[in-house]
Amino acid sequence: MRIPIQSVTPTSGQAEICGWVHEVRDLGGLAFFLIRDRTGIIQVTIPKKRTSEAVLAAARQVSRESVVRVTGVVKAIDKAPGGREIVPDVFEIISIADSPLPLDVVEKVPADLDTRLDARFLDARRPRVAAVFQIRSAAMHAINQFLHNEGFINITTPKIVAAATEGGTELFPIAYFDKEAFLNQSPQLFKQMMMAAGFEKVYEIGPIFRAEEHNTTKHLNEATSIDIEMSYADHFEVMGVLEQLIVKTYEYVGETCSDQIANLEITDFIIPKAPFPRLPYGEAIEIAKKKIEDPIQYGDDISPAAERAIGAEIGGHYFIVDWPSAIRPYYAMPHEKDPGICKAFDLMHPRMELSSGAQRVHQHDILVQQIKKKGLNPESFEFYLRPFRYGMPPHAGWGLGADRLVMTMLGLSNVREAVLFPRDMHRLVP
Ligand code: AMO
Repeated sequence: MRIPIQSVTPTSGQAEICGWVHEVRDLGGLAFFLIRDRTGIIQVTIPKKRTSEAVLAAARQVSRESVVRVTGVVKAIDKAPGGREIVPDVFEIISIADSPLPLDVVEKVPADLDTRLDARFLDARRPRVAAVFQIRSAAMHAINQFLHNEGFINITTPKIVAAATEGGTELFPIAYFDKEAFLNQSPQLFKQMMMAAGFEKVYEIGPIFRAEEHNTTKHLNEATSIDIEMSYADHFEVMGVLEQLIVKTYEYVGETCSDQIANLEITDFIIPKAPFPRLPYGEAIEIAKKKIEDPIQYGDDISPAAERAIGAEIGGHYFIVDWPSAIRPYYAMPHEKDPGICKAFDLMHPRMELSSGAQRVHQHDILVQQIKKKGLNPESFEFYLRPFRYGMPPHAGWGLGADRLVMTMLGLSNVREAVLFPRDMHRLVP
């Protein structure tokens, strides 16, 4: 029976392992193979004079990154990885790899990101790359567990929709029989409708599609969003949920992924401390004004340069609150005392925005007014507006970019590093 390579010890006796041929060294009388599976690496040593012809023939024929099955006696040896080696009775080639390889898995030959993504199946054999996705998996587990424990119901909403959520632009049209349809930008309208359905606390982790012609290190055309919506909550309450979720996710990754963190050579994996500072938008603009050359004023979007300048000043995760209503979506609730600002927020990492959210407008007529004010047609939102006429609790929520969360957590330079098969303006395959 095959055992994971990590579990093979000098006292294992006889062992069977399967994996890829990581490296081959032939020293004349002795041949060394390093065999790798997802758990680790082991040396297989073939003393040519004392080995069967079948094993020798397979060893001569095998190429790097072929899949092999090896059975033999485990021996203690100081110089080999993990202090043990296998001397094989059986060395079977299960699947031979063509040469040359499109990508050097042992990373002796560097490759640019495009080459890596073109051969992602090989790239992900690299322990450092696999570590990113193992951590991503752990982070998503922590998030699911946290939200489940907090009483949120996991929902799945359609990705094929008839209307925009965030305001009409940036949609991918699709062919849907004889109707006009799009890929959804956000579960926003559906998660709000579930507040009218009485679920009180819902969450969804799923794809969002943005037809933005951005070509940056933090934008994708298909991203993964972690969305929540919560009844009888205001923006402050859901900000509390968000910062707790961030802290718990870092904690879980820190506790369960120390090998992967070491593999990525992260020496300062710092768990953020809640509560995060709440910085009013107006103050954020003042900080940016002092630090960046491009002109910026109250009412502007926060540019990437401004984001970085403010992030450097604050130095950790923080919220920007009290946004001008004019630059937030129609569903953000205006402040009672000053409707020029609204109960929207962004969660920021010093490098970039991670999440947006708000207390929502739950009053039908105000919502219709706000939709009109944004130049949108309430008729195309009829399915969404209808629930607001039959008893809609007050509610709030947010959407958190999973890809950016992983990117910033691991200090990756490009969001594509945190996504297995990223979709951007130039990449549709694989
Ligand atoms: P927003 O559009 O700000 O808000 O998106 C929420 C978060 O999703 C991530 N994100 C992206 N990540 C990579 N590439 C993209 N093109 C991209 N677009 C968005 C970001 C962002 O902060 N409906 C609201 C959320 C809400 O109010 O509940 C929304 O979609 O990390």
